[in-house]
Amino acid sequence: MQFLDEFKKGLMWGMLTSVDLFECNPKKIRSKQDIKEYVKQLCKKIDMKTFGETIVVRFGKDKRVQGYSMTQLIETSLISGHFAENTNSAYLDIFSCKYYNAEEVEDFSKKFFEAKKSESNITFRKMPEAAKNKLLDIPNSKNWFFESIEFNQGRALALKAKQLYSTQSSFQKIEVYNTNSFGKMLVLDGAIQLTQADEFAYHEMIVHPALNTHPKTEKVLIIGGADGGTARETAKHKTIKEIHLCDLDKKVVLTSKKFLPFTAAGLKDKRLSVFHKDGFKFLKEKENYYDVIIIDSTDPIGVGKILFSSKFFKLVFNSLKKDGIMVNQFQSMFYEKKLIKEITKTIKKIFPKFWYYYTLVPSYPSGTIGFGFASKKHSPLNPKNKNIKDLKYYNLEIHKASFVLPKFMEKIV
Ligand code: SPD
Repeated sequence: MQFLDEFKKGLMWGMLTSVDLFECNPKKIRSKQDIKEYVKQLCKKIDMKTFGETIVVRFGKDKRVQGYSMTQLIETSLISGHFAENTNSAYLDIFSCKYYNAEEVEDFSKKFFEAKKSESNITFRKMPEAAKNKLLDIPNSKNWFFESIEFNQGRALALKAKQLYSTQSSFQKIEVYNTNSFGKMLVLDGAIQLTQADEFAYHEMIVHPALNTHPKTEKVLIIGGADGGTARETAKHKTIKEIHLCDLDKKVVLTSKKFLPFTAAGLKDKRLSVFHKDGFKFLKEKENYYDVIIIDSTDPIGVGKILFSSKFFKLVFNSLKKDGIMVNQFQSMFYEKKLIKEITKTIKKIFPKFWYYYTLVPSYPSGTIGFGFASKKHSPLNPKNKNIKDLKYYNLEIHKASFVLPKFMEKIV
């Protein structure tokens, strides 16, 4: 779960779990006594110390909201609840700067109020970046950028950089920097996504090996890739009739259009349609549709994690035609051996053919990044020369060479 590790390490201020309960036992939500008992038992279960009395009051002239409301201060923050008699629902919030098991809260609350259905959402409350960096021991040099995820692992690339923009979308933190040596840089949740100086090495290599392998690509889906770089390279193939791009986060598209015109140019192609939808739902509606699917994702933490799951790869498989190809961003072979091994196993259970290949991207802290090449039929080892123009990194020799792996990787994949 996004940020859970950081929270457990003390790098988040707190967590708020909002639990919605539907079709509760009408008697229970109408009983002051039961509501008080709920608070008592819940605090015991999740090890929270109450501070003062449980306040339960009944108000609300409007029928829609009529019922009891409850608040209970706890030493580490607050529990509150609203009990809507009109619909027999309950809305509970558990905010604490001490860790607790949110699933346990939902299960317990559901059982206690005998609800037929429940839903819950967790929001992690953040610390100011400076305080977090202090805890992580990230050097506090004002005009230097250190990738916080990498720093966590005890390594980082330092770039002299000035922040141009920072915002929090519903999914992630989006930042744009102007670096001294790599030009403009896009950072998502603390991880470098691209820089102006070397993004071509990533984007050309996530696209052209698959498109120069598939004999006749007409329909391509890009999952992620909201900055437009992958779409820009895909659009260089004139045989392609339809390019779909599905990325949850509209704010990344808007940010890229404003600050990163060199990649966002790819979002202007007439054959391209952009969808801001959940990739899972999107794929379910597109069975047996695409020739090539490219997963241009962030790292397998936070919003990107699900894009490395077996369930997701199965959907991708089903959305590809019978000779389809999937390419996915697949981490650094020097830093992520264990993860690459596990996920390769997963992909190989779904696709009949699999290769790992890589490119060089100096602004990624490892200097290299790999890709998975999963195919239903075609092998990438004999690429076709499709005469693609305006390339800075890719050529047929690089294509072939990128599939030749160091000895330690041969064992892993
Ligand atoms: N460790 C960072 C990996 C970033 C991969 N995504 C790049 C997106 C560029 N379109």
